[in-house]
Amino acid sequence: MDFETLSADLRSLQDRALKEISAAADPEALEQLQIQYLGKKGELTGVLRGIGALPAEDRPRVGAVANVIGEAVKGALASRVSELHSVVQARRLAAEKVDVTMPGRPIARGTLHPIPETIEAIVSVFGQFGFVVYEGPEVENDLTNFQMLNIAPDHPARDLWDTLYVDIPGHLLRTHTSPGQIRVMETEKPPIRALLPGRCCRYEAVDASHGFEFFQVEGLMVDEGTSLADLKGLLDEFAHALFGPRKTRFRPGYYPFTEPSVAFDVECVVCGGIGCPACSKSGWMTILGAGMVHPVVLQYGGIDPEKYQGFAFGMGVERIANLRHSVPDLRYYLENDLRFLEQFR
Ligand code: 2U9
Repeated sequence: MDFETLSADLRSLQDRALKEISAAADPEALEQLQIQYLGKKGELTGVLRGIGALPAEDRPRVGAVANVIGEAVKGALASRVSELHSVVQARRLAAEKVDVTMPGRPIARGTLHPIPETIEAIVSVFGQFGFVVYEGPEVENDLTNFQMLNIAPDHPARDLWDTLYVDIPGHLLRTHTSPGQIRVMETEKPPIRALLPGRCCRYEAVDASHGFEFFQVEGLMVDEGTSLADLKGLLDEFAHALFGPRKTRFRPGYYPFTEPSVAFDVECVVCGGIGCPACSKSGWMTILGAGMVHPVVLQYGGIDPEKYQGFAFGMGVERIANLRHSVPDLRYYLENDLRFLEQFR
């Protein structure tokens, strides 16, 4: 082997290596080429081993050529590595490309539960007439829940079956939000326009129209010259806002804390007054109870019944919600079944 032949071999090896390196399509192919040319048993290494067979004066020249070629191959490998890196990256970026003009996935939004939703609707109507929301405690004392509302200790509504007592003597779970109105009378001076929404409890067997817990909204207005006509006008506005333009009527009723007491009826929201199963063929539906606050109750609340009169009304929120949304059974309100709740979107 002479210098000319060897350097010609080296040059053709370089040409071949450079061509193959620039044609390598992925990092794995490049690694193979690195082994093939520069590895321990590689082609260039093989040539360099042959240097020993050359005459001594040729060895440095061939070594120099071999080094240049070795560097060229290394350089080509390195630059192809970085080229391929950007190719790989470009491919990944293309695969992960995000189209920012695509419409977003819809977000499943929650809704208010039909009970608070109905409370909000009720509060917003009376709010337009200047009524302000107050809250009383859910655990009440006997005095405020019953006696100050003119419910004597031997009154049938005091029966054990109707009230859930707690372990604190003289205390119970409020059976209506009316004690909250007593508290309002104790702390506020007339004119008073108060709304009391909240949870109430009664000792009852649960069925489609009775629960041991239910929600009430009660209202109380106390001022000079407040009359039953004011009450009727206000309740008409309320009924029209919630159920549309319908006839309304007062019927005589009885509550210990109001005198006179009335039931407030709206033309049946199902049949419009013709008579149907929903209104027991009467054409009317009772949506709330009301009356003029009993003078004794005003007095208990620290208000002079000679100077001031008051009216009060109370409604069961479940009943109003049933009528608004045609819900047949109030147990649905407590079960939190999404198939029920999602219908109020
Ligand atoms: C005070 C004075 C009077 C509140 C009233 C009603 C009539 C009434 C029922 C409706 C259905 C309760 O949820 S229900 O079972 N309530 O009919 N509530 S008058 O009267 C008051 C309240 C507080 C100091």
